[in-house]
Amino acid sequence: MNQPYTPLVGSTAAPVVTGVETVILDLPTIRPHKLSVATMNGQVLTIVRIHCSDGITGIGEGTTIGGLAYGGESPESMKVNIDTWFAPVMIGQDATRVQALMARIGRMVRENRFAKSAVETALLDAHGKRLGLPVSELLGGRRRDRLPVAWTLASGDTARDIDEAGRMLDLRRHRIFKLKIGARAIRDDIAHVAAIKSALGDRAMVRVDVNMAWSESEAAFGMAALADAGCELVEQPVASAAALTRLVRRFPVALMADESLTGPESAFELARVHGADVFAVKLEQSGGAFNALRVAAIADAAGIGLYGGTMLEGAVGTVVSAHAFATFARLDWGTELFGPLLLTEEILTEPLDYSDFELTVPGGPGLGVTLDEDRVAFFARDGIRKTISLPTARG
Ligand code: MUC
Ligand code: MG
Repeated sequence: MNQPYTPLVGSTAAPVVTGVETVILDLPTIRPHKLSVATMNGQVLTIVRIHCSDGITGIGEGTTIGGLAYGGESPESMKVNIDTWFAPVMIGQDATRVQALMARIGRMVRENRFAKSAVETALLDAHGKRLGLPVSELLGGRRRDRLPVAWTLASGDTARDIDEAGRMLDLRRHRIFKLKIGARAIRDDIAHVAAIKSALGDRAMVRVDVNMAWSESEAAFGMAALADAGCELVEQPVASAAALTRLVRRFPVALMADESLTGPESAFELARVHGADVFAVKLEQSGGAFNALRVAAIADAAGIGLYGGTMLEGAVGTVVSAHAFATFARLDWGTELFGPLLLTEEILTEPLDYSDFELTVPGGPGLGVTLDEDRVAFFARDGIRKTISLPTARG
């Protein structure tokens, strides 16, 4: 006899959200990471856990760069806003309708794209576990299992950066290098890039990220000189989208938008005026994985290339980005999902697989990763680190 049909989602008996928990982790970086906006000696992760009435818990993560140096949200603001404003809107709601629940949150919480991304990640992880499917399948289906990963050279010292790049090439971990520039005089920055490209030659691709530090006229001078130095891509040299639009296609080097992209609306506007050759898609900047997919669809429709960006997320934020980027129809410029490798500490029970210049997208249900709860407790702000010491996971 046939069993009666039990809907998996959206039924009156569907599992609901029963609890939302957040914890802030402080993790050191392997070296100072120098951007034009900040120097980072550590990264702060806001980990979110969403508990559901079917016993399933999903995990998510929010990060920023240099606290408030990059945008209007901080790890601390994410924690307080999720605890205070998101949680009451979520408790008791159907946990299986992730997009409907995110829309509900969107009606009651303006802005807060990074916090929304962290919460949506946890809902997707829970629902993937519930259905026995990887998050990439919930996002439309993966097209690839492995993603090329760039490394950012940002020690602030040319010789040290060349050395670091050489080691990455020898380890077969990275062969695309993004150089953070914009903090020094423009001619010093150009000399720095030229020295690194000439030392690495054809073994590596060299790109730069100016993080909006240049004026439009500096950018015009800089982009021409960078093209001569063998740099293949310049990321967000100026702050304004209008200036990006005036710079694009004037120099034999690709122009990528990053900070100008804050979700589908800004992506549409940039695409409308053809303000970039490439979009750096970031889940947190976009307001979550579904919005990142919308940004990618706009880029595809406009003939703009795609690159999988990072907000220097830890393992959880990196993995949800990997699931989303694995679904992109085209990913011509690869990704920069190296965030966990910048940290001295491993917080997963099983580390992510970085090998042969690529990252493997996990194949298990949900995000396909498990937090090492002892290490999470240890690195929690005001956690047990203050009283005991734990051996480090990485050398
Ligand atoms: C950015 O602006 O792209 C990405 C790599 C890195 O080192 O910083 C980030 C942020
Ligand atoms: Mg950038």
